[in-house]
Amino acid sequence: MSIQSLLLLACLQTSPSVPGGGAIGLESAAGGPPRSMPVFALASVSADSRLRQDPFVGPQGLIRLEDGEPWAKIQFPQQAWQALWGDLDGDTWADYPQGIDALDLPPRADGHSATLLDLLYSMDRDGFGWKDGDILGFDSYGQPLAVVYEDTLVQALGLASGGIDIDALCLQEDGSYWFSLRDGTQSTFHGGLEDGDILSYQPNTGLTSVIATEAEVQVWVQQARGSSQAFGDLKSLARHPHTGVLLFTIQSPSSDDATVFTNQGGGFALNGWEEGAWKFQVSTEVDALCFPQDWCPQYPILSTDLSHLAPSTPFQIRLKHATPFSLMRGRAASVQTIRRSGQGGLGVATPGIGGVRLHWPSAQEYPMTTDRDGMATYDGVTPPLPAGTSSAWFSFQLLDLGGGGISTPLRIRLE
Ligand SMILES: [Ca+2]
Ligand SMILES: [Ca+2]
Ligand SMILES: [Ca+2]
Repeated sequence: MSIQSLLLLACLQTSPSVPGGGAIGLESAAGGPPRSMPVFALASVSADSRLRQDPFVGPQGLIRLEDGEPWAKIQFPQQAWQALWGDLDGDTWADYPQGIDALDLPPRADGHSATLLDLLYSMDRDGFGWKDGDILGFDSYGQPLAVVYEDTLVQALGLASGGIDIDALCLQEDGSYWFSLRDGTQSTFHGGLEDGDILSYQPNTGLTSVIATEAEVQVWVQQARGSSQAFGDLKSLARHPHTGVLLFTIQSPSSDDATVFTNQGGGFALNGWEEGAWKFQVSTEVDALCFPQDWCPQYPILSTDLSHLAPSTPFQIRLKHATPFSLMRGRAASVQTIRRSGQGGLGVATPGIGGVRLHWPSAQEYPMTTDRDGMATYDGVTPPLPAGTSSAWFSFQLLDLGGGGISTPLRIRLE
């Protein structure tokens, strides 16, 4: 495709018509779970890794594996974190967590389907004013928000001093948080706590308890693996979305540190979820895991090489994991609006009120079309800066007109 302008004027036209289709809007993505929802997991890895179709997966990227799919794929890359978080420390670079070591996507209380904006997560180290023992979510701007502070947990656990790093997380139906620590510590209430213990915190009462000790988890792992080798650290906690059974991953041995285990029946590897199922191309440890109860499609992943660009200059956006042979329409905006529900998985939408808004490809261009692998590239020209400004952030996002949902967002700085 030749380089064509993203015409600012085009954005002022409403309801662009699409060849063979109707009016579109990012708000109109098909959502909701299929009738019998397949089981799928979201996970994070502890160090840089590689998948069959994703040559780079960082420790902050969320990957997705669906029951019966041949391999895992990236679902929420570093650039999507950057698009949501924005520039937290004012250095003109959009920020992202160094690593995610605990993860859950619980159902919403209001009955809407959960989206990735409902994620609960913990970082693997302190950063941007947040601690590695905080349980975080997203606020209405997409920025990190503490759901439970590390200091609250330290107090609730009765720790004499020091902090904690949460490295596994699973919100229970009764509102309590099941979690695990990255390092053992001493509790006034519970005595010695191990990094393989499963702990619980009930925010309504402020009480903590030990759900299972490391020794008990060791018995499950021992039966599952047929080996008495110590499993080391408990790295993640989840529940099966259909059966509700407890699921977890472990640190050792490395041949099983991406295997999903259950305590059911005294301890087994979850059928179909052994380490090989992910198809990691290098030795990889899963250190955060959840099995959402609400459907979240594999939506298209947007990426670009440069995060800082001059206005009105050529640039390229790439797309992958979209529906094959599908038409794609996108929007870009200098003001980002977050929509939390009804978006078929990812409730962020870019067209803001005020600022500069535009469609891309523009109304004069044919929509992007994905190839048989669900990939496409778009060569465009960056928009001009809003009047009276010398720099601006621009958010990009697009809609798969073939029903693949809304892409991950992308934020670029123009200056
Ligand atoms: Ca920054
Ligand atoms: Ca953590
Ligand atoms: Ca642990």
